[in-house]
Amino acid sequence: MAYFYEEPSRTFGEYLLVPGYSSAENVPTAVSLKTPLVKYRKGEEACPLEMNIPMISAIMQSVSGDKLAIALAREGGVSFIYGSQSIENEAAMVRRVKSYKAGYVVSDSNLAPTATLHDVLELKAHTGHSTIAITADGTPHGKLMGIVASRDYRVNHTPDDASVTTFMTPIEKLVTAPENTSLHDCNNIIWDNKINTLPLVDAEGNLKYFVFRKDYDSHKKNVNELLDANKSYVVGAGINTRDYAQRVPALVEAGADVLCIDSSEGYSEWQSRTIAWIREHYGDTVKVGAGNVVDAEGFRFLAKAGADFVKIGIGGGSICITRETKGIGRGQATAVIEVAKARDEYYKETGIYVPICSDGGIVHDYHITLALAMGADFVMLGRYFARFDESPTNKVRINGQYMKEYWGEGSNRARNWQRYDLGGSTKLSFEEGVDSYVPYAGPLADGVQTTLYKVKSTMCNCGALSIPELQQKAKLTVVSSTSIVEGGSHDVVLKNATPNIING
Ligand code: RVP
Repeated sequence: MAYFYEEPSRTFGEYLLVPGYSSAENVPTAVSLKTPLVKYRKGEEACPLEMNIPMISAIMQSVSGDKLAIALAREGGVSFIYGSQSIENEAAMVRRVKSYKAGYVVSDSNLAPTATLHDVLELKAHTGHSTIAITADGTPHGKLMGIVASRDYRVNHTPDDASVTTFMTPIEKLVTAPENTSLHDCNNIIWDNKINTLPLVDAEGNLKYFVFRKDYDSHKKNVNELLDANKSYVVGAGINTRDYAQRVPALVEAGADVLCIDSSEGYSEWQSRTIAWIREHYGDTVKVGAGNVVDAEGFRFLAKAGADFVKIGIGGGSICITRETKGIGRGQATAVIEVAKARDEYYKETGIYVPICSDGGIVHDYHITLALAMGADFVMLGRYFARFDESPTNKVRINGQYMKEYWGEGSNRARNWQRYDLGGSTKLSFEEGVDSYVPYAGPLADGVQTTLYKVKSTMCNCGALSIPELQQKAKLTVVSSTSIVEGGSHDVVLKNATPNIING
């Protein structure tokens, strides 16, 4: 006979935290959000890879490109570059993140000397950047011929077909520096010469990087940024259970710090085979997360298979319709609670701590605090990050409001059949995700900092200064449907009636 769970499975929205005693030391600025990303053994000095904030970005085309990866690492978290693209393109994205030295920017706006003002304006509208490198072949690392900035032309006076060579600042008039100039020295050159942009060139005059006046200041502000031993940003990458023998080596070679098997259902032989292949070829040097699972059995299976972390969640994602189409899944809160218990038991038995990640279904910022209190070491977010400037999708204006596009990996648009692979056909037979818009929310740094300030203040209310302390001290209660109504503003006529439903 089938097994029936006694309790219904619940979502985050059905729980609240009950405050504990907070002392005068419980202030948000004193809270540490450091958390392990990969497994470690009891007694080991430190986890081999920790994050400064408990957030990773979803392995999705509409979320985790190289720009978002840089912005998130700067805040202390990790992006997993989407795997539903060619191996070459995914590795190139990883390489771009790794070659990005905080403060040194590979130019993303480049034109050849044959370009015109029309091309400049088009490129500027596309990238949003006003500094354009003019290189001999129009590539980011071509021989530098000059720079075009907004002050070099007047839109209504300079003819549209004017050649960039007639109004750019030519190389002989530019202040440049050698490619290995330290950031500190670059900043001095910028100040001494009263310039905004300093191009760094190699011995042959090829453009390597730009250093911008504004970036130097922001670099100094990013106290949480997550860097590897070479001072490059930490980045993850998604893999699948089909082409790992080709994809993994390419991603490792490109410099990925951690991998994750991207699948809607992780309790499968395909995942254990993938991990076994990685262990056979790389031992423990390549870190790989697995998932997704929603119960203790699934967790134990992946932990024993050698996963470095385990992701939890089936059907809870904002763009996910797996529960509707296939009738499988589990309320996210219940799944996290059960898996966290299994993780703790596994740790007691084996001395190996396998971090767990709550993936999908975070709607309000406080859901992150709930997930952590329930035992998650960190959360994975798709919708949340898709809203920011740095996500790879278009910003569009709809009914007077700016939106960003956001689509599921199981949608017809993404066509990521490997994520739903059960070993059969190599196409997406039916959709498990939708294509949608989410309200545009500005720069990632502002959004993440506001969210985490809320998380830290709730932790203070619970008397906790770290995630493990929160997990130990948290008191959680299930709320009735009537008390959910009581939790919002009620029985008043709101002056500003815009509902706050999808922005945290
Ligand atoms: P959310 O943050 O609620 O938008 O959920 C993001 C998660 O949803 C992803 O990390 C992934 O686990 C899941 N996902 C991605 N695509 C799809 C789909 O098309 N069904 N689901």
